[in-house]
Amino acid sequence: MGVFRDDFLWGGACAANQFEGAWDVDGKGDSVIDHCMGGVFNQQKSITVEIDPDKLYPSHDAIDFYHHYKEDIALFAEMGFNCFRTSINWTRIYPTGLEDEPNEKGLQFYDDVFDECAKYGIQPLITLSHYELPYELVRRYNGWAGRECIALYEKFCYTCFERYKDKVKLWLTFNEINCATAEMGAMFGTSTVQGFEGNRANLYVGPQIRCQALHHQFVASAKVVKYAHEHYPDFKMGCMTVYLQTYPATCDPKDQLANQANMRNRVFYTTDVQVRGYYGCWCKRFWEENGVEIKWEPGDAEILREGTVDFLSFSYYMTNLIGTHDDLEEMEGNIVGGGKNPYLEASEWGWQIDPDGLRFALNEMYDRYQIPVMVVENGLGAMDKKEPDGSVHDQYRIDYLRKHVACMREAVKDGVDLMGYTWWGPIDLVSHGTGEMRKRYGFIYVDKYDDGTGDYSRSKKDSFEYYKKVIASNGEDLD
Ligand code: BGP
Repeated sequence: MGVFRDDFLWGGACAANQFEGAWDVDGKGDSVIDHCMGGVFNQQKSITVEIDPDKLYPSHDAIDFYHHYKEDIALFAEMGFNCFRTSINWTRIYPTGLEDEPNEKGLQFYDDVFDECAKYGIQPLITLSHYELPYELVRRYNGWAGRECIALYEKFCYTCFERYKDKVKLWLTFNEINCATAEMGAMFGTSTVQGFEGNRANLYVGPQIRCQALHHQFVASAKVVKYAHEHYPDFKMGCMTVYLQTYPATCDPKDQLANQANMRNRVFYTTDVQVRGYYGCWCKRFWEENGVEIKWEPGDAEILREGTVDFLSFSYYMTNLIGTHDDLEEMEGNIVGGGKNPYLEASEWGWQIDPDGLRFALNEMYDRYQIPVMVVENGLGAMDKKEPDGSVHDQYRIDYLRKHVACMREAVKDGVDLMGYTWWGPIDLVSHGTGEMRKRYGFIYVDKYDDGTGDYSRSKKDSFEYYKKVIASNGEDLD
């Protein structure tokens, strides 16, 4: 018997807005990401309130999965995927979020994608909201700051559940929901607020509005989880968090406390609510000290308790240091901010690579919550060089993958109930953080560049064969 479960889910993860393109095709409306232009290392994306036809918005064409899905899913199948995580773009189904009836062409597209997956025995894992809020809801309600979004999200989810109930059994309510916590710098969930225009690094949203918006997302998530449990007992409902491990920078007890507070405010704030069904005991003090007063409606506390998830998933890319001493060096180019760790190397985008941290994260999460865990994003964004014959010799990606899978194996041996692993961006796609194409994650290279050029052709990188071998051996053969 191997280390990983026999039914271990192996595959890759994408997000509709980062790879589908076809942003206004077949009745699709504009989502928040469609208002974001590209950025670069150290310079975040800019947002425009109106879409300017003379500007380049990377999500608009992305890698055109919309028209290449058959070819791409065939390549995933060739690697041996039995799971494919993607999202349903809310604005394909309800273009502004406000319509009473869904857009049939949008629904049909995902039917086609899921049917194509089924041909190869690939199980979809669907994120219902991956930074794809209809922009109209930002205009009207300031996005999730408005309680109105709860009912609109429910309508969208229930439409998806009923339509795809025979094709999709695994669901995630919100991608990286903790990006909206008060401690997350400029990463206010979608990073878009009513009327905001300019570099999103300049976007500051205070704790009150973030915590209130998150409360609305928690209620929305719990409502649809409860609804799914009642109507579709074979569904498995999960939450998804960005697992940003920090370590104390020194053995000064003050650094330990700073780290504990950071982990609570950035990570456990959301997982506690979605898995346990109530806020952590420390939140009250946090709210008081930050001038936050959450507006609860009658029934909110009950729904949070009743709508807890069946499994917990997270993305894992890096770790950082946190401390109270002035000599802590900050990592450059790192979107989330954090101190430099002298024992780790970093990617070209300043993300400190830490495979052991993944074992640590899995143990922390499983120990704390005791429900099955899944790694639904992990990967290396790098600048690849395509050879004239289309090949890419990405040994660095193979090394990254090998080390992370090896550490997952250790976590399973530690006793963690690990359901599966989906590599982020198995095919090159648009970076969420910077909007770049050149930050490539894929095992499949896509001929598409930051200036919008490229013929969209796909070719295999060396890592393609490596991942295929890992999957074929159920994670046993990592050489
Ligand atoms: C996560 C997001 C993804 C993805 C990934 C890589 O935070 O869920 O959407 O993009 O990070 O980040 P980036 O694209 O910024 O390299």
